[in-house]
Amino acid sequence: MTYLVNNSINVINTWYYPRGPASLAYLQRDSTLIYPFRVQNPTMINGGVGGGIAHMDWDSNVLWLYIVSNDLYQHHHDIQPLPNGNILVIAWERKTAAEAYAMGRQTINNPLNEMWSEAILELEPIGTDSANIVWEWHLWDHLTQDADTTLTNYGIISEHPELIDINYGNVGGTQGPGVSHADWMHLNAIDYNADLDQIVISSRTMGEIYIIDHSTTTAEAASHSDGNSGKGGDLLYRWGNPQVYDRGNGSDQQLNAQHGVNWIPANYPGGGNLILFNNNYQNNNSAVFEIVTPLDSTGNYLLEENEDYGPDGPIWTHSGGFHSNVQSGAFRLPNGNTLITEADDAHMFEVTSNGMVVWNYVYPGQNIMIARAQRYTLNYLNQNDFPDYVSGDINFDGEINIADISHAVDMLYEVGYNPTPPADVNGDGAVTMVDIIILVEMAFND
Ligand SMILES: [Ca+2]
Ligand SMILES: [Ca+2]
Ligand SMILES: [Ca+2]
Ligand SMILES: [Ca+2]
Repeated sequence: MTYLVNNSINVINTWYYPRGPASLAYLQRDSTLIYPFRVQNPTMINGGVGGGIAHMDWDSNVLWLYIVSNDLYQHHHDIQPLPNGNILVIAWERKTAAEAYAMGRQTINNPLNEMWSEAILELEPIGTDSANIVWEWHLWDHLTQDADTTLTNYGIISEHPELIDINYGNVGGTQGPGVSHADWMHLNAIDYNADLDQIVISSRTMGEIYIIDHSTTTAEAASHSDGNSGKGGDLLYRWGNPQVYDRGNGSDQQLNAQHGVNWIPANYPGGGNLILFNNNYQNNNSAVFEIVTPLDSTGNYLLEENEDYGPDGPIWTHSGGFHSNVQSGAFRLPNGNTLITEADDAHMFEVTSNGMVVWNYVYPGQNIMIARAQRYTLNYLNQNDFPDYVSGDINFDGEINIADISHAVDMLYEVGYNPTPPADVNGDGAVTMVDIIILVEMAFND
């Protein structure tokens, strides 16, 4: 189930799909929903497995459905709808043990005898059940190693912060939420920054987030040059655990099993910064981190010789009283507050920049997980595609009362939300004092 609720937890809309979610669903401005879900028979199983993406209308009718679950790829966790209508998808990418050893991997110890790397696929939806893959990025093209001098990707790890050491960390195991698996990086979140034309992703097992260039062609993304950055598909930035690129030790590790990384929109407080949920922060507490990336005016991320990428720490942290080992996330809101989801307790709460909890909700029931919740402003939906409403019921709660009048007054004085169709009670295309007067009559004659 996917719910759209208001601040009072009145349900505005419900979407149903027969398969459970892989991560959060994304409401579109045309009132449709893009929903990543778990297919029945994934080709590789670990936590967060998905495999399907369904695009549904307001009434849960499936408009488009696409499966990324085959011999080569298995979608998992997050997706990212793009402004042009395409969708970025995180996928595990199958490599055999032989392929991994040929790249310099030294040990693989899982019953599948495989190493599932990671890829990002950009889907252009076609018709009701097809897609063109219009852009691809493969982690496999951006690896280095210092174990086998005879291979072309041999290098000194600390001299290649733009690459991933193929020998860092374990590959798979016999344990897991499903069965034996061959997961390595365990990416779990993806977001897109249209201003920079860059992508940010998060790796649970590395304790790192990465930024890569999206301005490349697929061929350039496989290379180490070209694109806006001039670096092809190499890492432009990484943060959280400099041990992975041999420029730090355990005391420099800042992230542990983090999820939900995303850019704060430019016009919000903290605009351009990254915000994320650091699941295993310290003392069995999770934390939300906001970090300022060391981006210079030419679009490069500053890195001093022999140093790790900054910043030294978050510019803002919220912690205490909540922990989830799985999923979870945080989104900055336009007023500077932050909406946090503690996934394992289906707990959502909003804190001010001073850490005061101003809204708090736990979805009732046992063993219910909510991967992440996101808040949308009341003017988010396009006016022409606005969903069904009762004129005057501005907050969609089925009654017309003082709360609706309050919203309408805010719209009149342009302090809260942009005018919405249910607030234009007399239907003349604007929200004015005339609408408020009619609304007051409706509310008190009810
Ligand atoms: Ca996303
Ligand atoms: Ca918890
Ligand atoms: Ca109402
Ligand atoms: Ca009006």
